[in-house]
Formats: sequence, C-alpha cells, structure tokens
Amino acid sequence: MKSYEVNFDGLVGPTHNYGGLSYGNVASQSNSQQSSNPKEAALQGLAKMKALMEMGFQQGVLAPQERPDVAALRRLGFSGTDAQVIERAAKEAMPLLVASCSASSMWVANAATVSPSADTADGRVHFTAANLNCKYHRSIEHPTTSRVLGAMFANQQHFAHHAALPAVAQFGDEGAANHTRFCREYGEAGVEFFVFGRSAFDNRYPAPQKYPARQTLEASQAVARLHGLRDEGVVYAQQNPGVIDQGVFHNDVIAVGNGEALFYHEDAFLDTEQMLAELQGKLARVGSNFQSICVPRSAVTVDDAVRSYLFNSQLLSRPDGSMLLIVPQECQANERVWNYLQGLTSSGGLIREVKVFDLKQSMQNGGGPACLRLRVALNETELAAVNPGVIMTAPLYGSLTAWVEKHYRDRLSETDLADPQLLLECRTALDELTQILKLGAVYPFQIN
Ligand code: SUG
Repeated sequence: MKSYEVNFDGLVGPTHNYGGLSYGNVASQSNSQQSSNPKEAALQGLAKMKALMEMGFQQGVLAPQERPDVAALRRLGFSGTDAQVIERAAKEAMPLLVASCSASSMWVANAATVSPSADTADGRVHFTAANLNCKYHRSIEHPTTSRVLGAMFANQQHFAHHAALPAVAQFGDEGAANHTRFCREYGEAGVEFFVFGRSAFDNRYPAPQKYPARQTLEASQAVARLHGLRDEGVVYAQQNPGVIDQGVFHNDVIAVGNGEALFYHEDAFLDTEQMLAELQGKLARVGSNFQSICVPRSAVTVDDAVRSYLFNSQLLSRPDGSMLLIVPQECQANERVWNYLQGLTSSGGLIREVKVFDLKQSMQNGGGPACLRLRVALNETELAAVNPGVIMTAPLYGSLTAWVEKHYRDRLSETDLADPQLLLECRTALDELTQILKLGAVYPFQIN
C-alpha cells in the first residue's frame, strides 16, 4: 500500500502580532512591539502550501484559533460582556490581553506529537496535543487544537487522540518540534526520535542556565507510552543545554530529519556519537540505512543557525530518492549559510536542491518553514479517512486566499488588540472558515 508524509500547515490567524511573548526565542524578543501584517503573513503561508502541493507533495491545512481568547481572560477574572472583558484587560493587564491575542497556534509543529500507525501497538495513528505550558500564551492552545485535530482526523478506526499531558512544567511538552521519525518508507515501522531539553525528576541531566528548556524527558516518555511505541522503536536524546542558552528553544531550530536522514548542527546534542549509534542500530533492525549529515560549527555557527533558521527547514523526499530542502529567505541572506547550502547541493549527496520561501512575517516571531507544518505519515486508507475539507487543492487555495483578502487586516499594533471590533472580525472570519474547511463547530464561540 502507498504511504505519504502529509504536511498540514498552520493557517496564520487574523490577530498575528509581535507580542514579545517568548523569552528564549530571539526573534520574538527582538521584534516585540513592531506592527505586524496579518494578511501578508497568511498569504505567505498559503503560498508555501500551494507551492508544495504543485510540486506533488501531499499538503493539508490546520485552522487557526479564536483570538482574543475571551474565555481565557474570563478564567483570569475579567468579567462583563465580551467587549468589557477586552476593555478591562487592556486597561488593567495589557500583557494578558496581548497573550490572549497571540496567533501562535500557526506554528503547528508545536500542536501535537504524531505517531504513524506502523509504529503504534494498536495500528492506529496517535496524536497527543502538546500542553505548551512553558509560555502562557501557548498553554491556552491545546483544548482547541484537540477539537480541530479531532475534526480533521475523525475516524476512530484509524486515529487515536490523547489529551495534553498534565499542565505542569515537569511535563512540559512542545509537540513535534522536538520529535522526528526515521523510516525507510512512511508506511513501514520506523524509529521515533524524541529530543528533550531537561529532565524534571533526574538531576543527572544538565539544564540550561539562561533560557528555559521547554521539553522534558518525562513528557517525551509519557507520549511514547500513550502512543504504544516499542522500546526498539524509540530513541531519546538530550539537546545541548548550551545551544538552548543561545536561542535554540526547540530542537527543530538546530536539526531536521526525514526518511533515513538526520541533518543537524555539530553542537545540537549531548552525547552525539552514542545517540547516532543508537539510531543506526535501531533503524538497522527495521531494515533501514540511517545516515546523518553534520553541519560543522566552522561552516555555520549556532548564531547563524538561530538567525537564518537553516535547520528549521522542511526536508522532503522526492520520487527519485533524493531530498529537497525548503528554507526561509533568511538563509539566502546569510553568506556562510548560503555558501554551505551551495556546497551541500552540489556535492552529489542526498540533499540536491534548496527552495527559498518568503515567510518573513512568521520568521519575525521565530517561526520558519518547519514550525509552520505538522507532519502526519499516512497510508492510502488513512489518507482517505482524513476530513477531505482540510486537504489542499487548487480550489481550496483559491477559497482561502479570497477569505484572507476579505477578512484580514494589513496592519496590527498593540493598541489595535484592545479594539473589541477585532474580536467580532475574527469570529466572523473563523465561522466562515469552519464552513470552508468543513470542520463543524470547533471554536469556543461556536460551542458555548
Ligand atoms: O513558541 N513564537 C513561537 C515560535 C514557535 C516556533 N516553533 C517551532 N520552532 N517549532 C514560540 O516561541 C512568539 C509570539 C510573540 O512573541 O508574539 C511565539 O510564540
């Protein structure tokens, strides 16, 4: 049976803004308070989805969330009508209003961890929504994420959904941004690679000194248990705490893997040799020839990686077995990174081509091509069981583009977030979106 990696990209929401909300994420911090362009952001994301679809890749779309999250503000004690809740929050606690307006759910690599059916004990595709509890603005995503994923992957015979892990720092879980799956073919058993930043219960693992390590070992282990993964099908590795302190807040800022290949920076991990040997050994048991491509720090520094997002790229398999790298244009702007990529693609190795995309609106909040997509490996039968409304087609691209043009503002600053009209605009837009994507009622304003 045929199998595919389907990339579900997050559609940027109408409140995309630069709130400076993510301590440890250099771009988010340095672009704080700039005004944003939500329309441009959404169109940039859609252009990437369309391009990948036209290249022959399976492409889907994941809906944004209701923002401002009035229900979240009510939980924090703001009351009255929806407009009063927003006005009071703006007056008394602007940072909370900003957090409740974040369009951060666009970075769907953080939406969930997904294990394909070939890896799981019950032969279903498993999803665990990420609790994202390191940052308040992201911790409010998972209930809607679960409803949206439930509406996209609704067939219980093929898809199993798990609620987010307990919402405490010890189980900090950032989803697929710290999870990679290696395999020979997408439909065959593979090895799932979980990268953690710290351990909550075992102080033998070093932790970063400056910035938070968002993913814990214990969260990764819990997800592997929930998904019914075999010990021989899992490898855990620790992210180098030194790079977290340099702004590598997720592993997908310093490594990317696909198929049988891991593309990573020399400084990405602790105990790299041991980890590579374990990956190689476990993959050999499923008949796979693991290979790794290490980018030396002499060619590209960690700082280059953080600024250019070289590793936050999409590594895609082409029919001839070679691979294509989808990078943000910031890679082209960095001479060392661009030189490295020229050398890489002309060396006759696995990665033969690089395609550059303008994702500046998302990049300015620390979200590159890989952050914007959630990978779901599916066989033909499973793909047929996915809600067809979320699979990208030329007509869907047309509808979504028209929808963005109709509903999105082209400029948003902090003061605009206090405008209760923005909430009405978002709800009107999202109500229409659920019809376009055939999701049913998934948003709090549609349910309560
Ligand atoms: O969680 N930025 C996101 C970026 C997530 C990138 N995802 C992956 N690497 N997979 C974050 O830090 C910034 C929001 C703001 O500052 O307005 C933000 O949430």
